[in-house]
Amino acid sequence: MKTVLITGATGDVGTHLARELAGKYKLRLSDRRPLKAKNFVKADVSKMADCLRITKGVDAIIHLGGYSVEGPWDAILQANIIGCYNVFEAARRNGVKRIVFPTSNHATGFYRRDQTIDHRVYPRPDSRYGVSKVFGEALGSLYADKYGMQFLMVRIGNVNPAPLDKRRLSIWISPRDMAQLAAIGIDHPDIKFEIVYGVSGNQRSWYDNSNALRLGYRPQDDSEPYAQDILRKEKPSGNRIAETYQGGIFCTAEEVPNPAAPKKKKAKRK
Ligand code: 15L
Repeated sequence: MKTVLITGATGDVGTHLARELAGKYKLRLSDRRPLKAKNFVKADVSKMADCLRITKGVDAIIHLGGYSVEGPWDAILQANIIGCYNVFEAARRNGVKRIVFPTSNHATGFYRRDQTIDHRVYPRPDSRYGVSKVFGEALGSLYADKYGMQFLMVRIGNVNPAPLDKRRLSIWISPRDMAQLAAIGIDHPDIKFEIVYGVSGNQRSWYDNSNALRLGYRPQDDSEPYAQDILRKEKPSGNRIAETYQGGIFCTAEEVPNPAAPKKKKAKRK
């Protein structure tokens, strides 16, 4: 059984993948936040020493650790630029060849919603966060060409048990479909450097995901059964730019609430 490291294991996507992939691989979970699990190792990806420690002896890495939305440049620089470099470089030094990198729909978020894009389009990031994902894609391309490492770049839409809103009807991916793509990234015998979209088989998809299908991806879910309910409830936001482009609010916001941020305590009433 292959040993697979999941960084960012306490986040939403990490939690779904740790559950879905348990039993298929021997998982090593890591994050800078604590997790009560026997196979957990605490590590901060912005520190090279931590990355060298956690990548030792694994067959593959799913590198989810990082800042997962638009936010302050320094947070993105540390977590997504330096963190990504550290993980890829530590993998190289430790002889780990295979990496699944969850890039994001925000690497191409400034494509219009009336366009269908495939894995060959030039990136059009919608945020500093999106730029950091393009950096990860570029770094993976370099490490594939120069060092013979193997990368599956998954431009993830939104992983959730169900789609959250109108935009996510086009980019939603169910946890089991996400796990299927991650497994292709780990096990496919012939991957050098590939980009796919991390979306379920949504009828409203903005993506031509033929590269994922070519690699054997057979999505089991589609957002359509949720559409009527979501569209009935959702009111137009009035943000013309956000509603024109695929990245939505990331195209205009300077900061999107960070799901990993510590929860603020409610002020006590006097
Ligand atoms: C992402 O890339 C984020 O990591 C996730 O938190 C969602 O905001 C998602 O995009 C989205 O576009 O819904």
